[in-house]
Amino acid sequence: MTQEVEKTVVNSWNEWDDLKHVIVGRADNCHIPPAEPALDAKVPEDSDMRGQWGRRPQESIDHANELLDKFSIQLENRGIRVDRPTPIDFSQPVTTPDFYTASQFGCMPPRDVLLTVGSEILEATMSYRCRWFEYLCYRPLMQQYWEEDPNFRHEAAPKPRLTDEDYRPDYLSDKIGVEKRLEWAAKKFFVTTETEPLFDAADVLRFGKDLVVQHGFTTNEKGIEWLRRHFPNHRVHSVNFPGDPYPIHIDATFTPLRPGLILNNPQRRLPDEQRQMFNKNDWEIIDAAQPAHNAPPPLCYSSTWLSMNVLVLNQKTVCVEKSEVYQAEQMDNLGMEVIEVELRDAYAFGGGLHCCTADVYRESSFEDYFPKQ
Ligand code: DAV
Repeated sequence: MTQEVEKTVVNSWNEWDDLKHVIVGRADNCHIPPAEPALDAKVPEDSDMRGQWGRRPQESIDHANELLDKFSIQLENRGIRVDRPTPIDFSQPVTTPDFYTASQFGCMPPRDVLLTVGSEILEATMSYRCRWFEYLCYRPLMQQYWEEDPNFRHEAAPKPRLTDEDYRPDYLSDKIGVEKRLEWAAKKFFVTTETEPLFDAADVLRFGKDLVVQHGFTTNEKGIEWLRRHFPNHRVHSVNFPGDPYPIHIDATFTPLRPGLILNNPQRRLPDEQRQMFNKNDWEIIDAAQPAHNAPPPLCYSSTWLSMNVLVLNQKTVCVEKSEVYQAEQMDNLGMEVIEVELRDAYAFGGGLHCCTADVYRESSFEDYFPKQ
């Protein structure tokens, strides 16, 4: 008997309600992109990636794909529909009238590109040149959803020019030092300028009526203002985390688990003056557990804090990377059922369990979790 495949409905308003349909990325053909201003600012100064670029070794690609496939099966076994992107040829350069870069990146982290808000999926502007065309990997799915769901709104933010004007030359050095970077981060002196709206989808967290957006390397103030005008029924809040010398993406820093509870990276605490909305509405912000590792895996952009880059399946169930024993223990103490997922060897391809997924459907609605503003 063939199982009847349910038609798509796009609907997801938050990070914690029952997940029923999700996109999981692929590692195929992933490249380490050549130097470019915004990317350089994120590669840690002591990283093994500095000065390297090109296609990642096939063996590591195959292994990462195995892990992503297994994760997909784990989700499917829990009744969650999983769709996968169609990788393009990332060895191709990106050429526009405004810039050239010699290769692209990959499509392991759909979270960076696709922002699902209710019945809408919005393609982010992105802020790296090598990621300018990444949305193409998701177009076959977007087209399918559009055919199947008459209420689906497929939107794309204006493609940015990404000329040199978008980036501060101050960051074009690998000898800035962490102290200086922290000073700059505290002053919100980030690598991206305010020339045009820029945002990555992974800088946005969805709390029903409220969208919380990180201002950092990948999202600028104009990007946040663009989101504010684009979602007029939402309240859009700008946050920043001064303890992070390489601030990109909010999902290894601030992780809501259920209404009323958020994990915060203890090295990147939300400043007091930005806590009011949470305090007033009795939300608790607690320190996340320490990562289990003291260094990221080889050729990885992300920090060890991918430990808190978890995927919440519902208010009682969470996927945690298998080696992240302290994070798993904390989840357990918080009353969550933990599903262990092996993914560490795929981190280098673009992140953790939250990064490598993008919501299509959660059993959720447009709720006001912060009536006291
Ligand atoms: O801590 O390196 C990684 C976020 C990836 N989406 C970090 C941030």
